[in-house]
Amino acid sequence: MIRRIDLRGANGDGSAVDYRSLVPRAATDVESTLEAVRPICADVEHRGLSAVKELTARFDGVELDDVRVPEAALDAALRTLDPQVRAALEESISRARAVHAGQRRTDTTVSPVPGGTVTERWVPVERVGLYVPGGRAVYPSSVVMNVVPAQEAGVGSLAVTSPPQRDARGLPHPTILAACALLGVTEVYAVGGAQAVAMFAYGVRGDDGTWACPPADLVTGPGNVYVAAAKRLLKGRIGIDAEAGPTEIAVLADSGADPAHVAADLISQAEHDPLAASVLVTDSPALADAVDTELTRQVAATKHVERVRTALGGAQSASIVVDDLDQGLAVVDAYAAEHLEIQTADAAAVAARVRNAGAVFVGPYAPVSLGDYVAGSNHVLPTGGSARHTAGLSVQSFLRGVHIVEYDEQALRTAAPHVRALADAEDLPAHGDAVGVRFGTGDEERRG
Ligand code: HSO
Ligand code: ZN
Repeated sequence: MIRRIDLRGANGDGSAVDYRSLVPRAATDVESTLEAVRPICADVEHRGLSAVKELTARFDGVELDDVRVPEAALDAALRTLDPQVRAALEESISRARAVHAGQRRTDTTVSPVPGGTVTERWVPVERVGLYVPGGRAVYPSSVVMNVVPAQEAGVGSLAVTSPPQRDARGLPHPTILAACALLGVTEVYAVGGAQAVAMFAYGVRGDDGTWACPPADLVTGPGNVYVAAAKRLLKGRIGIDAEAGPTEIAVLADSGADPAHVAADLISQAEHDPLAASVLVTDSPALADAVDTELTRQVAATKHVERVRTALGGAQSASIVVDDLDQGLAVVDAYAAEHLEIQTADAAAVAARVRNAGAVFVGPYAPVSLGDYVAGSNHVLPTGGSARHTAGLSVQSFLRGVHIVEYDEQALRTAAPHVRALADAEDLPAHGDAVGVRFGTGDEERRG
């Protein structure tokens, strides 16, 4: 079911095993989609609303009267939402709010010299567009995970867009609309694909010249390859979050882990996508065998059996046997999983040694699916090994630290010779003059 890699002895004999390339991620080809989305984005830029409507008819098979979802439709979606799903979403929102509110930064002021201060002021992005997919993956939980940090950061203007569904009379999926209503988001659009990213990047105007959707400063949220390509193309024009790749889970487990739990967690993320990656790292060959047996048993009974089988059977998934937990930690650090579970003795101490992971789930009662929905943590996390340098979505993703520099005359005077020296060293004398002119030591004086 899942391929086995035996690393035992790999450290001892001095052979250099490159842990980073042990389990390669499945390739998704955004690059070759760039040419296909280029004309779509250009069309939206130049023809605005009419282009968005025509592209929606072409790609989604829906004729939109209006790209904006009426507020009455949001209310109606909330009224018809299953009460249990509503209660779960409310719990998810309130836990995420508590956690993300705790991430808010306070401004700091430091005085590196008497009379001089530098303040770092945290300023929210003004307007954010959130993309919510509407195909195979209709995830109201992702609406929560994108909207809550933006709101807690203090983003003033927040719009959500999601593709229209043919069977929902041209509206986005009703659960998506209900989640927006629960979160207090009222600006929602029924637009998907590359044209949605272009809509946020350029804004779109109707025939009368008024904005049908004003441009946003930042677009976040996962999407298909067209959405990813449009983000890559329009990056700079609009800010983007990290490109989301297929979901991945790594589990670091020892002989005390419950194989049924480990297998269930590996399957849970494989359920997302045939390209999803599930990786077990263990110092116990007996556990690896027991997890194999459990996988066979549980996969046979799981709903999305084909998808799961493909994901677990792919080269992106593996069960890796190591000598000990030190080697195990080196392997999971090199892999830099989106989600990492620690199912070992003294799990908290082992987790404290992890350096590279989007999120770490500690011990037997913190499965990844808890984090996907109601742990309070964010589930928009770095994939493809980018956890080596990038964090998941948080309040921080929606803030910019602006430096406010204040120096008085005396403080500038003490800096002047240093500015002059560095400016001259870089052959930029006008830089030095801009300070010198304030003290009568500008270019005339200097050059005599
Ligand atoms: N595990 C996914 C998030 C998700 N799971 C949404 C269920 N719904 C990527 O972190
Ligand atoms: Zn998930």
